[in-house]
Amino acid sequence: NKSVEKEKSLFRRRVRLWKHAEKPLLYGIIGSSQAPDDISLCTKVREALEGGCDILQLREKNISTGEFLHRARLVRSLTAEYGKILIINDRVDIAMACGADGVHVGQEDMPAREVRRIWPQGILGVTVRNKEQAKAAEQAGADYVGAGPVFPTTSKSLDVPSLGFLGLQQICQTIELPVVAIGGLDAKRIQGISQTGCRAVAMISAIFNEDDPKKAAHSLKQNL
Ligand code: 3NM
Repeated sequence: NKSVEKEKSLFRRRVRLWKHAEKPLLYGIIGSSQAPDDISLCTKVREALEGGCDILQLREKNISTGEFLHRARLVRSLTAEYGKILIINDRVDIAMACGADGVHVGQEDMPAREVRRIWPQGILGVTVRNKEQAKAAEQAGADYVGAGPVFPTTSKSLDVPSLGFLGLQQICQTIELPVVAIGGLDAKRIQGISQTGCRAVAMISAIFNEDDPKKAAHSLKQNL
């Protein structure tokens, strides 16, 4: 049956994605702050995908559920066209409704264990700030952790210290799961980042605050 097949292929993709990448993946994050309307959202997402973005996260704060779902569906059709992974921030219901590949939750969102129970076949990412949270996320059934901020960022207000490459590396060494580095990363700062052991780099501004997201994504890929 069709839906069982779809679940199986999503599951395989979840595992395959991380295990077989030779270089860290490029993970772009976009939301209303970078793309307030449908046209800018679709244009910027398409450009980032053209430039080689491997994973796309739609991250929305302070918009209605209906609007979030609408935007999620737009981004779903684009990421599907390019065969790329779509992750929805915070909201497992929207992730499931739009047919995303996964959901990413923070420490204050629905607990990872609950998300895993609700959506067994979805990719589950969890934001962690230290080794303890990383261990807990792994035990709760996460597929990857987002570790940050690696450097100070202006894209999100945070009152936690930056991890630096050393803190990032310690998290990578603590868990088996792939680690996505996030926070203040740009073309310069991702040089040498693969030595920390992280498997992907996530960025907002270095891709989506650039005039040419395609060019930006392309050159970021070169630097990985
Ligand atoms: N989460 P930029 S840092 C969304 O550390 C987000 O949890 C972070 O944006 C965390 O690439 C961050 O522009 C913002 O620094 C990343």
